[in-house]
Amino acid sequence: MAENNFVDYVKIFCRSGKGGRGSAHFRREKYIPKGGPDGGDGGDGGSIILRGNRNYWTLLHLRYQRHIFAEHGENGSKAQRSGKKGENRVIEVPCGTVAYDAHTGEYLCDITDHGQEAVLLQGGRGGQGNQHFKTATNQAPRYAQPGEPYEERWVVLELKMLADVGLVGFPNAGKSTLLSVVSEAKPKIANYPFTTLEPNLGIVSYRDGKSFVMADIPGIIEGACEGKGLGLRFLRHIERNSLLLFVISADVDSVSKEYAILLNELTQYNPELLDKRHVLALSKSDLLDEELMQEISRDLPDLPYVFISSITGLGISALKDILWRELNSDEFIPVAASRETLVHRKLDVASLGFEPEEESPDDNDTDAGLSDQ
Ligand SMILES: Nc1nc2c(ncn2[C@@H]2O[C@H](COP(=O)(O)OP(=O)(O)OP(=O)(O)O)[C@@H](O)[C@H]2O)c(=O)[nH]1
Ligand SMILES: [Mg+2]
Repeated sequence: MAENNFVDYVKIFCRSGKGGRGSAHFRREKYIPKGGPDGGDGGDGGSIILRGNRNYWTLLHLRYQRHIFAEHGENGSKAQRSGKKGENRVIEVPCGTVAYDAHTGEYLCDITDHGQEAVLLQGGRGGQGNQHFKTATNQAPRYAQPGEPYEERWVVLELKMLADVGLVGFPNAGKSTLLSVVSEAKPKIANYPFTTLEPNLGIVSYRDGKSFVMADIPGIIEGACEGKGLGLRFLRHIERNSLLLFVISADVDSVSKEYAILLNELTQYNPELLDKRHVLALSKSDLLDEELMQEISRDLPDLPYVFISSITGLGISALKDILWRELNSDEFIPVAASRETLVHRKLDVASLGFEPEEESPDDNDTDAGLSDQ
């Protein structure tokens, strides 16, 4: 995937369809005097619907589609003919997409599963025709309901990847290299900080056809919460991961200290990240000997850890075992279950740097309904 193809924010204008008018027609036929009211109902307007689709990994397909309109319902007509319903517009999005109001940042809805649908904007209901308003005292109602109006809104769609394991570490720690050896993913790897500029996902195969998804995100440095390095922008992609795998190079001065710095940055972003399960991988262990490993082991934070080398393969299968065990342990809340408890904070729309939009664009869509005569 080319680097600028990773789109995890889009801003779009959506409008549902208005409901068609009910008809106030009277039956007029030769030899049938006072045929009575026969106005049909207006059709419902189409809704704007978000639908999860596992074949999409980014929001790229929506980048140039700024305005999305559903169809209006057609008006009702004579002889009790109802107007046609307006077509819904379905927006296909990757699983892990969250929708917010672009003006207020207010959370609207959340798509986590393939095929899951959420109504973003409801279409207006069609109005009832005059045939419904005939009563004992009013045999000739000249009244029919108008259709309900449409709804419109600027919406921000944000993608938060849904991986099981999220990699957290300083730049150059060997995160992408690890992803490349445990999965088929081919992330860019190089011996300088900030090689990874956008998240990568890989599927890690485990024994007996089992697998889990791992997400590699850009490295984090001290002060990231103040915007240093690439900042904390990409942390939202590990916000919903079930487990965080800290990758810290085994040849640093103090692993505990590095872990503490990373934890501090995560806390600044979202303290809930501390409640997740953490596992520690000490990378580049091929640079150490047995003795040094033992020495380092004496001063490690209290969490499951393993010495690994992506180059020699040391500890890689032990790491997969630990990850699998942690992902399947009893106390563990899987992604699917945790989403009910997931709190969606308000989106800071101003920080996204979108251009100010023109108000309510025209859809050049004239009232497509039939006349009510
Ligand atoms: N000796 C040794 N070198 C490694 C190992 N894993 C990665 N490296 C090297 O470390 C350097 C950085 O690796 P990356 O995988 O790009 O590191 P990263 O954590 O993804 O870095 P950013 O994307 O910048 O955050 C590369 O030169 C790798 O070849 C390892 O197990 N042993
Ligand atoms: Mg990388």
